[in-house]
Amino acid sequence: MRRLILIHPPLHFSNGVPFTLDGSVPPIGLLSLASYINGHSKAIRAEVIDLAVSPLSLTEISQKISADKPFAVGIYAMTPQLQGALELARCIKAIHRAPPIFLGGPHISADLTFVDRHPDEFDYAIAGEAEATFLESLHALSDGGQLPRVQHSVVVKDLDTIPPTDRTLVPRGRYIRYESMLFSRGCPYKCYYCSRPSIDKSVRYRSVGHLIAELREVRRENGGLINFQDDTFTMRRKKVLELCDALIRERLRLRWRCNTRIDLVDPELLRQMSRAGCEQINFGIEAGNERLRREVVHKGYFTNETIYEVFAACRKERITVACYFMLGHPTETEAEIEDTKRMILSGGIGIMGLSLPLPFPASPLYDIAEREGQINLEMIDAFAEKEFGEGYSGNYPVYVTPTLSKEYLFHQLHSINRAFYLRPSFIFRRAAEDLFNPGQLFSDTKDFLALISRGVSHRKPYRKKAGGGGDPAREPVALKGAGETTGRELAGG
Ligand code: B12
Ligand code: SF4
Repeated sequence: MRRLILIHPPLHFSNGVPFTLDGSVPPIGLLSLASYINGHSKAIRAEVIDLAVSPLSLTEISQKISADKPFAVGIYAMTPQLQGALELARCIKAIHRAPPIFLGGPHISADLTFVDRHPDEFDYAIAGEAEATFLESLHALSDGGQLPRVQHSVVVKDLDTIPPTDRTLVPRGRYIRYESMLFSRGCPYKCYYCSRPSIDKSVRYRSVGHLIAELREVRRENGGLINFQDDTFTMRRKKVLELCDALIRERLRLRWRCNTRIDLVDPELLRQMSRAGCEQINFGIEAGNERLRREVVHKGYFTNETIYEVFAACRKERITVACYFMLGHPTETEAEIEDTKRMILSGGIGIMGLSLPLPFPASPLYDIAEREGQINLEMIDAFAEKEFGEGYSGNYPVYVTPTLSKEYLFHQLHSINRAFYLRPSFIFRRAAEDLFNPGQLFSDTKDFLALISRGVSHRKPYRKKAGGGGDPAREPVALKGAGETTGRELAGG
């Protein structure tokens, strides 16, 4: 059996020690690759190291790879993890007879030349959902064959061919209690800030039976708290109703959350979802102004009235509404920022994430920012090399629309965060929830103090960097919903 080691890097290493934010969720992409490889290959055995929860230092990683002698290593990276991925690859490449390194995940899928720009660190890259293509490549490599440096994966059409995620490959107890799960893959939309469709646009769902088998297994482990990570969970209404019927019929009694869009829910669907255990829906709304949503964000063509109707319908079904917004879209005006502020403070939202737009490669926002001279590939590489400072928060370039100043946007971001999270009704509700959870109470108290003093959560460190100020506003505030998860990344839809 040949060994393959798949590694989830931290955001960066600080003096050789991994740095990550708290509240980790398992790396579902790597687990899916490992489950597929282990389920389909008799020649290769894949294992997963998640440095977010198994914080090996670079020295320890080097010792492990030298001792285990894997025939190949695979590294996952989102754009914010590029610093960590590069340091990790350099550490492995310094080992005598180093194994070949594959890079995969959202960054390389959106920035295909990254490996050519870093030939000393990475041997191969596979863009997109890589289960089948990665396994084929590993078999070819194992047989002494040649591989192209960069490949586009062949998308997995039938998701039921991927075995249920083997969660025993990572230390389950070290993650947040809500277990990540996928019902579907793919997103056909074109929100202007999102690079996700570069992975795959075609929407595919697992069969309900395949999903239920995995849900049962997870329920035994964690009591049935599930976070569906699908980009847009309710894309196919019929499939969701079928799932809800099965969950109700089989009395699985789960408590689950999902991401979707305002225009993809309706009162009847929400009722069934609630009956089936849905307790929170994350909506990416992005702007409280209809012109911006229609002309800039491309987040579907729903009116503010529809948004408020959905808030009311969720409230009726006791589903918490988590919403994500950005300030400073291209062409946005001060009056339009006021519209967003009004919506955030309207009273219908339970959890809120607010950020400034970040230009990730392959998103239309990246093209706008590039045209305006705010980003380019050299800057991505400079970020990856820590030339803007160590860490992601405050160092990855943020987009600032020429219609508004950076100072104004930060001021608004802090003041809206404070106005939302320091409302007495919010504080009382959280305090009541935290009464029986001392850890959460401690964390929330730190959050409230940070909000008062800086206007952002304590989880988003304000880091001064040489030659300029770290920007606390480059990350969304992350007050956690019911003590578990939030973040704009969870607000696909
Ligand atoms: C869960 C999630 C998280 C989790 C954990 C992510 C993880 N490492 O698994 C957390 C909460 C940590 C997170 C954080 C963020 N996230 Co996030 N997240 C997601 C989400 C919703 C689901 C991930 C998932 O499970 N996907 C399903 C699996 C099957 O797909 P996959 O992980 O891409 O893996 C496949 C391929 O990429 C490939 N592959 C993956 N690894 C490897 C390795 C090798 C060697 C090979 C060959 C192939 C390969 O094969 C896999 C199987 O098909 C995605 C959206 C999405 N649908 O993917 C966003 C997403 C990945 N997040 C995104 C973003 C922007 C963020 C944040 C930056 C948000 C922010 N502004 O703060 C932060 C990151 C910084 C931080 N503070 O840590 C973007 C990434 C964009 C980019 N260019 O990097 C995405 C795509 C969302 C989006 N719509 O744009 N996120
Ligand atoms: S933000 Fe969500 S709905 Fe929009 S394109 Fe990205 S994944 Fe799709």
